[in-house]
Formats: sequence, C-alpha cells, structure tokens
Amino acid sequence: MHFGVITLFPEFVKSVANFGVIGRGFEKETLQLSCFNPRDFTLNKHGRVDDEPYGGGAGMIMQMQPLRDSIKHAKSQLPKAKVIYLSPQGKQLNQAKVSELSQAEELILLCGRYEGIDERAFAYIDEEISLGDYVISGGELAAMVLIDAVSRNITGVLGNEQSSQTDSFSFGLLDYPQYTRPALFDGMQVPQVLLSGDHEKIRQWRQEQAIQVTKKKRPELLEDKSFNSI
Ligand code: 4GO
Repeated sequence: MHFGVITLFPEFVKSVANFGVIGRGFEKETLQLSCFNPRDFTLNKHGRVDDEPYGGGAGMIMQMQPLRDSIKHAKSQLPKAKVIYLSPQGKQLNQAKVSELSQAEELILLCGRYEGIDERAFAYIDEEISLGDYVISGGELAAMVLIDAVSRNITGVLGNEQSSQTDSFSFGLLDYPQYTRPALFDGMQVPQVLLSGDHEKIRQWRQEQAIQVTKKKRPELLEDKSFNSI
C-alpha cells in the first residue's frame, strides 16, 4: 500500500513510518509513504497557504490554489488513489471501513490546518472521514491513525498474520481478556482454563468472554448481532 499525504507538516507525518510494527512495514516497503506539502506549490513568494475567511470570523482558511495543485500532483504520482479528507464532518471511521480501505493499492490523505479548507476544494476530494466527534488542530494525527489502522490489515505488516484477525472488532466484538506470566500476581490468579492446555475449551471460553466483555463495556455493539456464526 502506498500512502500519499498532503500536509504542511511532512516531518511529523513521516514519523508514523519510524516506529513499531508499522515502521517495519515501511522498512520492508510493504508500505510506502510520500508526503506532498501545499507550501511547495504556492505561487506567491512568501509561501502563504492560508487567508482570512470571506464574511469574517476567527482563524484562517487554507487557500484553493496550493491545495488544488498539491492534490493534482499527488494524483499524478498515485493515479489509482482516492483522495480522503480527514475532518470531524466526515463519516466516522470504523473497523469495517478500515478493512475496505486496506484493499486499495494507493490512498491520498489530505490534512487540513487552521480552521480548515476552502469549501471549493471538495471538488478534488472523493471522501471525508472523521475519527470521532472531537476537534484536533490538524488532520495529520487523524491521517496517522488511519495509516496505522489500515496498515495492520495488510498482509506482511504484522509479524503474526493472525493477529489483525483477532484484533478487537474483527468479529464485531471486543477482545477477550489476555494474561501473561506469572500465573499469580499480587493474589490475582490467571483463569484456570487458560492453563489447562485444552484448546477447544480455551476457544469456547474466549468466545464467551468476548461476548460478555462487549455486553458490559460496549452493549451497543451487540445490537443486531447473531452469535451463531462465530
Ligand atoms: C480531523 C481533523 C478532527 C478530526 C480535525 C477528526 N479535527 N475528528 N481538524 O477526525 C480541518 C482543520 C480539520 C483541522 C482539522
């Protein structure tokens, strides 16, 4: 998967490629990252990318010309990519959407700053995605979250290929509880079934726990679910 990110802070975004399992995906080139800076596309000598909002009001707005030209350039480098704008006005990202996006070969992520982009820039945007109902100072962190979540679902990125399939939400449920050594810590015992070596019993226990944990912590995830399939 090749991610193109349009951002005023390319060094910040590139740090997503430097750490952990996702970092190794970029090292191996299973994942690729190209950043495009709207500031490099300005025609004015000061490199300005923002201006005051028509009609007045607080803050600045990202101007059309550097946005259009950086998007056009990114599309010329990543011709198969959809352009996704990260904003609180988008449709909220979930695991199903992450899964869908991970099927693409290329994605372009547009990161807004200031009070956002000129509305006419939507002429060059295919999709608007939000992480959730809160505001952050720029789209970069949202793009980095999306890159991380999508990358986990790409073959060859995680060491253990099964681990993204057992992630929370992969069955529409939260994860079952996990434990590691020691078996007894501060008087707290690991459930006996996990020490039994009976793999079928462990599988059943985990399935039941996933349902119970979801019921307790996120009951709304259980609406309209049939558990016969798992
Ligand atoms: C994305 C971007 C929140 C999200 C953002 C989100 N805030 N909830 N801020 O995914 C335009 C300028 C949007 C700052 C950006």
